[in-house]
Parts: sequence; structure tokens; C-alpha cells
Amino acid sequence: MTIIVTGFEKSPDRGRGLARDMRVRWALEEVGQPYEMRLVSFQEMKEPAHLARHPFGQIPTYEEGDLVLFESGAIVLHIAENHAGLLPREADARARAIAWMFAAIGTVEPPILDRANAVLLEAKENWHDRRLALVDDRIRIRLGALSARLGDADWLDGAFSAGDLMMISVLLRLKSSGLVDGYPTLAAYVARGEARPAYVRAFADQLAVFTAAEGH
Ligand code: GTB
Repeated sequence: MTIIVTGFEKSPDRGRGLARDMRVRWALEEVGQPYEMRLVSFQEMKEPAHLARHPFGQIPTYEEGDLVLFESGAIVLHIAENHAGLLPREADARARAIAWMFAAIGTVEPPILDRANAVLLEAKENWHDRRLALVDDRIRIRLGALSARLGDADWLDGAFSAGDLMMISVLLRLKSSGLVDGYPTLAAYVARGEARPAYVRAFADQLAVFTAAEGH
């Protein structure tokens, strides 16, 4: 059955791999599942055909036969549960890996999204610098705790898992801020993720979409 993932026709991140279809592409590459992309414009994302796939008119979505999914975390979990390579077989270790997925999306990503919105939408406000400083403090609290837990391990809980895939995807959003650089073990953790062949393939594929859209 062909797997179809939606992504931006022309990503606003200009091919930096920060849009959330990247985590789905990465997961599919990790488990060796081929897939096709359905590229959508911002206008198409809000039209009925795409709203039927995604109630909020966003990307990514995932289609596999009759199954249509939205939410990158749910999609990565579905992939990880149905193909070997992203979740441990042993029940407790599997539950812990899933907990790290939720931690990435529910605990670490929110202040990082606050930062992205502050930079994108509030830069001209006279309170912008103070707000950004507060948001950065909240991010540092999360990074400090994560760095302490990771310690000198390669991955969060034993072998690389969907928990690492989601956590690294979330941390990558901070790249231009330099915040992760203050935590050398986390910077190395992110670099290990980016060096994985599956990540490299997924990144190159999403970049090729942007480059083609630019007409290069
Ligand atoms: N919780 C959902 C999930 O995890 O799947 C969130 C999905 C989401 O926010 N999708 C964004 C979207 O469709 C794209 S990824 N936005 C269009 C809309 O809402 O109309 C977010 C994103 C956008 C841009 C950059 N960037 O330019 O760097 C990075 C990430």
C-alpha cells in the first residue's frame, strides 16, 4: 500500500527541514518504508480536500489505504508501532520510549514554539526583548533538565527510538537561536541524530522539494 505524506509545496523554512513533515519523512526512512509526497500550497491546505485529511488545515498528514492521520506525533507513533526499528520490543522500554515522544511534544516543544511565535509575530513590539528573555529562560530550564537526564548517553533510553527522533526534531527548531550550544551534550545529541543516514536522506529529499519550487 502506498504511503502518502503531505508537505509544503514551498516550505517557509526554505528547506531547513524544520517543518513537521520532516519528522515523518525521517521516521519512514528509519524503518525503510517508501512513501510519496503530496505537496500542498497554503491555499490548498485550507480547501475541503485537505481539510478532510486535516481538520486544522495543516501539514503533515499521512495516508495509507483507508487510514488518514494528522498530527506528527501520532503519525510517527503509528509508523513506529507498525514497523521494526523505532520502538523497543520489551514492553516497559517501549512505554518509556513513547513517554519520551510525549515529552518532546508536550513538555519541550511548547516553549520552543512560543519562541518561534515571539520572533515571527512580536519582533516589533516594545516588550519583545523582555518577552524573548523570559521565553528563553523557560527553554533553558527544559534544556538543562534534558541535558542532565541524557548525561553521557548517546540516546535518551538505550537504543535510538522514536522518542529520540521526536526530541531531536523539536530541538532542531532551536538551531538558529544558539540556545542548544549552551548544553554541549545536547548539541552532540542533536548532531548524532542529524548524522543518521535516515535523517540525511529525509533532509535531502525535503530540500530537493524546496529547491525545485524555487526553480533552481
Ligand atoms: N501539532 C501539529 C503536528 O505536530 O503535526 C502541528 C502541525 C503544524 O503546525 N503544521 C504547520 C502548518 O501546517 C507546518 S510545520 N502550518 C500552516 C498553517 O497552520 O496554516 C510548522 C512550521 C512552519 C514553519 C517553519 N519555519 O518556517 O521554519 C517551521 C515549522
